Amino acid sequence: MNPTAKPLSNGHCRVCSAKIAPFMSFGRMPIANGFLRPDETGNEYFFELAPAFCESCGMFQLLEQPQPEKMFHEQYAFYSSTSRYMQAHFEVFALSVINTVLAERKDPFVVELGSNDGIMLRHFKARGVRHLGIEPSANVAEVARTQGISTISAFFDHKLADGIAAEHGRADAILAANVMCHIPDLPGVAAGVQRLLKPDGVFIFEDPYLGDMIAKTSYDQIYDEHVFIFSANSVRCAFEPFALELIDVMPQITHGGSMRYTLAPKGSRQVSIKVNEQLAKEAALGLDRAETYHRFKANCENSRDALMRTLERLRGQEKRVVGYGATSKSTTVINYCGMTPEHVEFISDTTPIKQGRLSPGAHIPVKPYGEFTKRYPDYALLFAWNHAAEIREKEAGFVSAGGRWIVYVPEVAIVA
Ligand code: JHZ
Ligand code: ZN
Repeated sequence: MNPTAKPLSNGHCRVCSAKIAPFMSFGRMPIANGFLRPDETGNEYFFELAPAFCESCGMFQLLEQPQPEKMFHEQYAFYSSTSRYMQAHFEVFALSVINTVLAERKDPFVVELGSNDGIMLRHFKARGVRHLGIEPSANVAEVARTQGISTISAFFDHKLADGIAAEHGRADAILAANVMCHIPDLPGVAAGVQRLLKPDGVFIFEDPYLGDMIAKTSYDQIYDEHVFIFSANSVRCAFEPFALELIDVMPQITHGGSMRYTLAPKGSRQVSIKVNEQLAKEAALGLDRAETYHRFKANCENSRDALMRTLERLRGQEKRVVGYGATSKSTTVINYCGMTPEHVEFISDTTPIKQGRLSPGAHIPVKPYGEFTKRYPDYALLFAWNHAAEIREKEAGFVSAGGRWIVYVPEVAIVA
């Protein structure tokens, strides 16, 4: 194991400090967004990707996570605005905050944690709402700044929270999308949110949802950046010590099944009936029981074996298979399953920073989208399965030319 990897302090839960142990390992894993130049393959960084479930507070988490600076920096490869559907999603999210939480407030102030290229804040900016994005990855933060979106490049903690409150005042709304599950010091962030939020403010965030991951065996949500996979139960427990109460939950179809959580200073707002309903659903799904995770492990192994059987069969038939979307998620799938460039000729991706590079670990070449359309493969392995609706619509030509999709969530299948 690399000595700079950050181990969990003696196998204790990152939230409640109870003793925990991994229930499985996905093995040696590289940085999920660590796309390499061909001359960089020599000193690639690896860590052990091993999730654990805390029976005490219900938090699903990684035992070991690389240092944040290894993942989020001035070469961060994920730009939120690459999906048209996600652009629309964040516009709706922003408008719902503007029309409910902020309605009739005088000069409200909105803070977004992990604002990436400004995909959500641009809607606040366009309406003249005071806002501040906090984005540690300098390259994506710069994209936002060039659009006039106020953004600072930093990691959020309670010290930064105090500095922001001193300079701008406290926030009416703090927002975060696909970022809370990335931050290992969740109690530190909760403390920062508690200090930065107005007494009548709200904290709204969304992340991939544990219930969906378990139900669909979408184990590819587990990678270095996702140190937590949340449930309503674990979120409620994590924020309770900071007098932040879970007052609402709202399932989202994004990223293969997400949950939006709304929290508010304890006692400041009514708790929606949906919170208790969701907690009951989670209990019925067995999300609070260790045996659920043993079953999940077996499901992951079955999924891996079925996918590799399919790829080996196609390789035997000399079919061309190309990956579609060099997602973070695909790093887990490719390396856990043991795929090589022999199975997947290249991965097509529209993000310029990923093109011409090699996928982390397995070193499958990433090529521009034009390479996919220029000469359709026999099969496209849908790594960006969470964008299936958008992609299948765009790629009707591939299917009419005889191309077929290989999918693996919720089950391995070949589809038209
Ligand atoms: P996509 C990232 O995960 C990383 P990833 C992060 N950790 C996280 O939590 C989630 O997002 C929110 C490409 N593409 O969205 C663009 C096409 O080529 O599934 C992207 O590289 N053609 C912050 O990386 C990738 O696929 C297309 O038509 O798993 C999609 O990545 C479309 C729609 C996308 O997120
Ligand atoms: Zn715990």
